[in-house]
Amino acid sequence: MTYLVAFGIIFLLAVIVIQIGKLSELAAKIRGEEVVERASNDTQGKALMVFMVVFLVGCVTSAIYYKNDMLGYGPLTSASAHGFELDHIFNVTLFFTGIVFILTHIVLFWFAYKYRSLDKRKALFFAHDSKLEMIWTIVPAIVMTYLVSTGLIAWNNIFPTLTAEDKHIEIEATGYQFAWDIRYPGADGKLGNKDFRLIDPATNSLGIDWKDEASVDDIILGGSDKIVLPKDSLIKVRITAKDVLHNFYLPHFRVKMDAVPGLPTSFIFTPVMTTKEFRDQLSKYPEWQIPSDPNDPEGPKKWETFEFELACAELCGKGHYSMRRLVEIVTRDEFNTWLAAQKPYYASNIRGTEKDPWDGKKLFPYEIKARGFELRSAVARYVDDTTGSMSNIINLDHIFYKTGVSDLNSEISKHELDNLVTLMGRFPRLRVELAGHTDNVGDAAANLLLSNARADKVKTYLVEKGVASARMIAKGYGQDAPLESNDTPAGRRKNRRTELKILSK
Ligand SMILES: [Cu+2]
Repeated sequence: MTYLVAFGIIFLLAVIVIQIGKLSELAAKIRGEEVVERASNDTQGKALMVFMVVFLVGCVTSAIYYKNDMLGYGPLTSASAHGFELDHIFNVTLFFTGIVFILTHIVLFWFAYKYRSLDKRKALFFAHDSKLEMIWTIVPAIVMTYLVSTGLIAWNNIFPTLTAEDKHIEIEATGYQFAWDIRYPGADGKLGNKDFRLIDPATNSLGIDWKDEASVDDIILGGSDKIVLPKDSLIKVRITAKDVLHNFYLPHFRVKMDAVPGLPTSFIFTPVMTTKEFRDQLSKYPEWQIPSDPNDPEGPKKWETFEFELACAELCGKGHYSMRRLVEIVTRDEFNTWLAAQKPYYASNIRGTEKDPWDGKKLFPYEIKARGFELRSAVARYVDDTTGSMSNIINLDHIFYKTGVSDLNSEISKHELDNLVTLMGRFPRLRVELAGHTDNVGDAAANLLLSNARADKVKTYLVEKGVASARMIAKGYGQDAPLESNDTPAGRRKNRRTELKILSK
């Protein structure tokens, strides 16, 4: 409807202009061409002067009026360290271009007025003026040289070459239609390798190489999770894209870099304000004191709901707008707590599946730590339980054997076994059964023997470490007590297990 009205207004204006044109033609015929033309030149010359004043005053007042909405002014000062320098360069450029903008407009309209055709005035014609040529070549050249060189110096400052000594956090942003995958390096501080040949839309959309041990603790944020970063830390963002050109844009941090498929780019910046501090800064301005939701006047104020954001600044397709992500800057301590609470992608999606190159071969430090805690609390819960309703069976997930034989894969099983030794010491009244189970592959009698032998091996290890033999029974159940159906590889994997059955506490 609005479009229709706007179109109607434009159409009517066009009709009016045409009618006025016809009218002046008619008047010219009646009064004589020359007189009318002179009068019209005079009016147009004066009208152009009026236009110039209205236009320039409009430009300046609107710039002043909207100043606080522009990045770099009012409350929207830079939230990153390098941003102040960038804002300064923008202001210097604005100063010079502003002078040129105002002067050229004054001259343009003044000339149109001053030299409007009146009487029989003749135009002055000259073919060449060296002085004039010098002025309008040398002055812009000096200004341009100054602007370009200060810009280059700033650019070099913003993009330092980071060495291994520069403590920084490197994260990775991969743009695609229409979202960002944000990857954090995890506890080791290193992002694992990627290879596009490993891309699998279902389980590995980034093509991360799980054989690279740096990958296994990498964290990939969920699609709507906030990007959390610490204040006062050097952050390097590796920027890349999977399909078309995108652009990694953090307006409040003056960070903007193309995300190009096949060509990694990066940006280095240091946030200097937490989200909370930035909100406090906004709260000092009346325009941020209004309700954030106009329909809810009692609700939170606009400054209270402010969030930093990541936008794609490249028109990359019709879902382009949905690449917006929220960014939260927190203190270093809050960041560490947040990071520690994130689960590595590998741990929740790859571990123990057929894509896992480390299955039964290696345990990673974060798994050992988490598992130790899990095992201790499971036993403690059972021991402290007074209701009697808790199961007395705890699965010993991290005990592994060599394939087909009873020998322990002690290199990776020792963590779980050593935890058991500690537990038996901490709860001296504990009596347990170590129960071996197999899947249904192969002969049932052989499976029974194998499970018995494996349970024995666990017991032997514990006895060697000082646990009294009388407190433990080793027993094999073969394939007779499956947890799940043996029809699938995942089911069979669950059924091959060693259990800790608490007999008395
Ligand atoms: Cu995009």
